Amino acid sequence: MSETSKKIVYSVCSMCTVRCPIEVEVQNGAVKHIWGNPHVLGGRYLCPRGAAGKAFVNDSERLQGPMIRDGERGSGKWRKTSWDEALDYVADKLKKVIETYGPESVILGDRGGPFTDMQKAFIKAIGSPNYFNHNGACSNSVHNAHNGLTGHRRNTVSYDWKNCKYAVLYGRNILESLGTKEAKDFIDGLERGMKFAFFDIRWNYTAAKADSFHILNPGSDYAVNLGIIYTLINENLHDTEFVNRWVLGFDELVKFITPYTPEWAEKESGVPAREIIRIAHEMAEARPSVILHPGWMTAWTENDYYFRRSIYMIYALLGGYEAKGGLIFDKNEVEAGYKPLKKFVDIVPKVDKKRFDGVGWKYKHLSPDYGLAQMVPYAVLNEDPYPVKAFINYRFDPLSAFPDPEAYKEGLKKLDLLVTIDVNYSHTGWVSDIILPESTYLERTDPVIAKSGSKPALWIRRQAVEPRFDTKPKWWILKQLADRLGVGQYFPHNTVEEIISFQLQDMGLKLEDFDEKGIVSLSKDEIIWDRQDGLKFKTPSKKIEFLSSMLENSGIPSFPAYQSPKEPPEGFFRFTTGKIAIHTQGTSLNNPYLNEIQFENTLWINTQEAKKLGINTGDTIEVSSFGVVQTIKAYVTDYIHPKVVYTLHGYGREIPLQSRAFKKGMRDNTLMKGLLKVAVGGNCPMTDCFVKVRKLS
Ligand SMILES: Nc1nc2c(c(=O)[nH]1)N[C@H]1C(S)=C(S)[C@@H](COP(=O)(O)OP(=O)(O)OC[C@H]3O[C@@H](n4cnc5c(=O)[nH]c(N)nc54)[C@H](O)[C@@H]3O)O[C@H]1N2
Ligand SMILES: Nc1nc2c(c(=O)[nH]1)N[C@H]1C(S)=C(S)[C@@H](COP(=O)(O)OP(=O)(O)OC[C@H]3O[C@@H](n4cnc5c(=O)[nH]c(N)nc54)[C@H](O)[C@@H]3O)O[C@H]1N2
Ligand code: SF4
Ligand SMILES: [Mo]
Repeated sequence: MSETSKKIVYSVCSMCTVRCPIEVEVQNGAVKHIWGNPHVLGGRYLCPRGAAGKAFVNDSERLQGPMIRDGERGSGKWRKTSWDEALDYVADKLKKVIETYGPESVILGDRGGPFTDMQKAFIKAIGSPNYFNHNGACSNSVHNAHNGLTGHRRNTVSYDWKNCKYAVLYGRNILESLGTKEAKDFIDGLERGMKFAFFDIRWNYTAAKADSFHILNPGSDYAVNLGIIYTLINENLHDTEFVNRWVLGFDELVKFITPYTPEWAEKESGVPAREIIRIAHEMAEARPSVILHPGWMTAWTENDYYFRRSIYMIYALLGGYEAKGGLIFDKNEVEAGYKPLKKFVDIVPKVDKKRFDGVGWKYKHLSPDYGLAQMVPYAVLNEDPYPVKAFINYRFDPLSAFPDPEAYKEGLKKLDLLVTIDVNYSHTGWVSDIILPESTYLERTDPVIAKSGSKPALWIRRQAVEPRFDTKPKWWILKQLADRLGVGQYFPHNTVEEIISFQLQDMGLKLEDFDEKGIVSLSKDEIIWDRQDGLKFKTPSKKIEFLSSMLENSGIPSFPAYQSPKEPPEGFFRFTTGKIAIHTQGTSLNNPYLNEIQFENTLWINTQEAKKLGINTGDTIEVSSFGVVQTIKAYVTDYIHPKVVYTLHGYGREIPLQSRAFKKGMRDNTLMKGLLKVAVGGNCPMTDCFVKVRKLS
């Protein structure tokens, strides 16, 4: 084999949405190996899913060309078609919907993240305000909580793990539900001597690394935080200078916190008062170099929002904003002295229309950047606030992600058009009218993204190999549709290289600048704002608003009295779910490598409770809720709270063409009847689900 057939391509992983920078070794036109990009990560680290990208691109059980449904929706009968026919089909249906009901009847759902400019521009170009992403099933409550307090979303601040002295994680399973760099920084921190307290409802690998680990009553993290706040304030341990300068509503907090002593918190959470006091003392000692991780998949209960708010209030009390070892604001290309990266969304005219999901009018405190994907079925079925008739579903699988997929599907069935653009089969794709297959991340180049941070940079995902099948990149698919819909003027470029030149045109940079390291750094040094005068909170008062104008304007109190989480009825358990290190949600379950390592979920149940029900590890058991019945194998353990059961999310896939994952294990979200709701933070209250468990064999 000649050496000349080898090449290295720097790109960005897409096996999950963390998007690690990667180095792809290509030999004879095929992926030989995938590593972490050492120029960015400081080593070739990568998680197992990242390395399994090779198996993904080589898998033949993935989409191979455009498919039009050839039977009832969801019947699994498909007809292969050409790109021309597929795009004409979608454009004709969209035109009819737009003519009959108006452009707002077309909605676009997206997984989200930094590569979203073209999707946002596309839906705006056709005149619809209805862009939304997956966050109603992920971190809406934490984004909106931070937004209400500071005017910034969760992901406009980063954790300074390198300098952190004390970490408190609430169910943030950082070593399994992971991002490669964060997990590495976290472990480095522990090796440096960072102390770490962890709260969860069960043991996991993150717990194994904790200095103190607390299995707390499910959904009671807020009570623990109130006990911590009580201690900080009553013992005067908070950073008075920072609070005086930057906080609005501290006096209201002082008044509110009076009843919530650590002893009260112990009763609610089961965490001993002395432990709560100890953690508060240790935090105060380490301040401001403290990281409290609000969790990432945070959609637990109805009151989740107030818990997430309390985390950011503790940061403020500890003076943890723009502090070494705490939270650092992300800086963009302009703050690094560059002109901004050009965006498509900025050249498309503004759309001034009411959103379908109530954000901005019914839910004034929730962010339109995320929207409410859980409102789709209601809007379709009730035609409220107007008919929703066409759904463009890009890189998103609401029927896997959201509670109660049967209820969601009822809405989808009534659409005039459901089009899914994916790299793989998905549950939502399976009930669509048409599936447009995107080339995988290893087979395409995506437009450049600006990666903000204390050292902002530009990143690019670059094609490593030729597409194996009849698939196309997103930019091409959207341009073709835009041309057919008469809005092609906003997408004039014929190659991705032209798009990238357009994006970079004001910055004095070009595509070749990415060759050496895969990224372009925009700042050699960290950009840090002055903590006395330079912090840029985007609230009306320009401060951290404990008393939130955004909430009060929407008629929502900033300090409602604490409410205990719902208790499971007699004979029921609270149903909880999560992830493991080697799979991404349910989407990697059919990956040939990863499936071989792990293909089935089990139900974790506490030893004492299992004994009462006569259940042993390995028994087949029935799990039921509101008439939905699933079967699964039991895993009996001491290390889970007796009131909950737990399983891995995303299993029990129902797509026959994914033979390795088909019907392996249990499909968790089907049990979550009635939870397609909008809680205060905009999240579905994912763990307010109660199930019965019974031994079958
Ligand atoms: N019960 C329960 N529910 C949950 C969770 C849980 O833990 N338990 N987790 C929640 C969380 S945290 C999240 S983020 C959501 C996840 O929500 P999902 O929407 O399920 O997100 P993903 O699994 O990331 O993938 C969405 C789709 O994107 C496709 N895809 C991947 N890469 C590409 C690409 O390059 N191009 C295109 N066009 N498509 C691509 C995948 O094949 C998949 O079909 O689920 C949430 N739902
Ligand atoms: N390997 C892998 N890594 C991933 C992903 C993946 O799919 N696979 N997905 C990525 C995404 S999109 C996200 S959002 C993040 C999610 O990262 P995390 O926020 O860490 O979320 P989960 O994995 O959903 O873990 C939820 C944890 O919450 C615990 N829990 C449940 N109820 C409670 C409670 O009331 N209190 C406390 N304290 N804990 C509770 C569960 O036991 C579980 O350990 O992971 C990201 N990284
Ligand atoms: S965490 Fe793993 S799967 Fe996710 S982007 Fe990074 S390497 Fe890829
Ligand atoms: Mo997520």
